[in-house]
Parts: sequence; structure tokens; C-alpha cells
Amino acid sequence: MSLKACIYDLDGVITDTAKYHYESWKWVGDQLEYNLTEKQNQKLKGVGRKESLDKILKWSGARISEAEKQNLLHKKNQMYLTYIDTMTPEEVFEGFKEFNQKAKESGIKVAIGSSSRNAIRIIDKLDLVLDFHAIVDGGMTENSKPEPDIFLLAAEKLGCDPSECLVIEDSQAGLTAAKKGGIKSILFGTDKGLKGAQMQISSWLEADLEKFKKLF
Ligand code: B16
Ligand code: MG
Repeated sequence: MSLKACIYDLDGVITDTAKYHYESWKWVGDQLEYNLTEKQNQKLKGVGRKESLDKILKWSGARISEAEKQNLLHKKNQMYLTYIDTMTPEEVFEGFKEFNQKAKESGIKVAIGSSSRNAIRIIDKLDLVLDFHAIVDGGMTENSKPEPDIFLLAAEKLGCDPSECLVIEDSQAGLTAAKKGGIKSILFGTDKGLKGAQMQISSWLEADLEKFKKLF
């Protein structure tokens, strides 16, 4: 077996949008008279929008109607989008474009597999739309991470078996999704205690395609 495809998570792997999510979820917390901490925000990484609100409601103990939930989700996203719309290509993590180019030149297929329903808008702001063979976002599958649907659809779009793919992820939800889908994974970032990855790299400057190939 050999490495045929890389499936990249977006938020936290190609760029940092967690800070924008945090500002927006904090506002939601305020509406519920609940102080959402940065540590709790970490637990929302890779988790879909609706599922994130469900977690915040559980932590806060607040009980609200379905209509109020929808309203909060809408307003949270509007706020998040005002941050996203200020993003520029300078916010792509250092070394990503070089790694991705090298992977493509060596015949490896590349895709995005993100829980975010705003993934295409973010990729557009980063000027990366033409850099991938496929893009799968949170609006394209029934289940979000930690279920494997997003990554399995990405593998299918690339025409690769999941066992020939490598997921690069920063969240536990994403690592669990990869494992459930029978896909090997690399943990991206400096977080400790996350489970399921075959290797960890702290930045794209550390990414070594030859080492990734040896995982297969
Ligand atoms: P949206 P990823 C995830 O993206 C984020 O990590 C997570 O914090 C967010 O709640 C989720 O997307 C949904 O995002 O509200 O834009 O649809 O890490 O899977 O690229
Ligand atoms: Mg992520």
C-alpha cells in the first residue's frame, strides 16, 4: 500500500479561525448569561456548528426553544462571517503552500475535509480555491466530525481508497473521524493528549513527505 492522497482539515491546519469562532461563541455565551472559557472553546474545534451550540447549552444549563436556537446559530454565523471577510492570503500557515505543491508534483491527490459550512468562503479569502483536487465541507454530508463521512466523501471524490489517504487534523473530533473511517492521520499543532494520530507535527515547516509515505 502507498500514500495516494492527503486530506487536509481547514480550521487549525491551513489557517487559524479558532480565534474568530471564540469571539462569536463568547457572544452566544453572553446571551445565555454564561462565560465561555478559551479551554471550552478548544473542545469545539472540528465540531459542527449546531453540535457546538448543543455543547454550550449543556455546559451552561440554559434551556431555550428550537426557534431561539436557530436565531442564535444565525447570529453567531453572521458575526463569524464579519471576521472571515477580513481574512487575507497572508493568514495561510507558513509552509503549507510549498508542502501542498510538492505533494501534487509527486502525484499525490489533495483535498480539503472541513466541518465548516463556510469552508469555501474561507478558502476563497485565502486565495486557495484552485489548489485542491476536491473540497468537502460540513454542508455536504449528513454527519459531521467525529463521524467519518466528510473524509470518506473526500476520498471518494479523489478516487482513492480510505486506506491510501492521510488526514491532517488539529482536533480530537477530526482524529476520531479519520480513525472511524480507516484513515491514517497526522496531528497538526502542539496540543498534547489528543489520541488516534500516527504522527504529530507542530507546523508545516516540519512536514516531510518522505516520512509521511513511510506510514504506509
Ligand atoms: P461553521 P474544521 C470546524 O472546521 C471548526 O474547527 C469548528 O470550530 C467549527 O464549529 C466547525 O468547523 C463549523 O464551522 O460554523 O463555519 O460551519 O476544523 O473541520 O475545518
Ligand atoms: Mg480543525
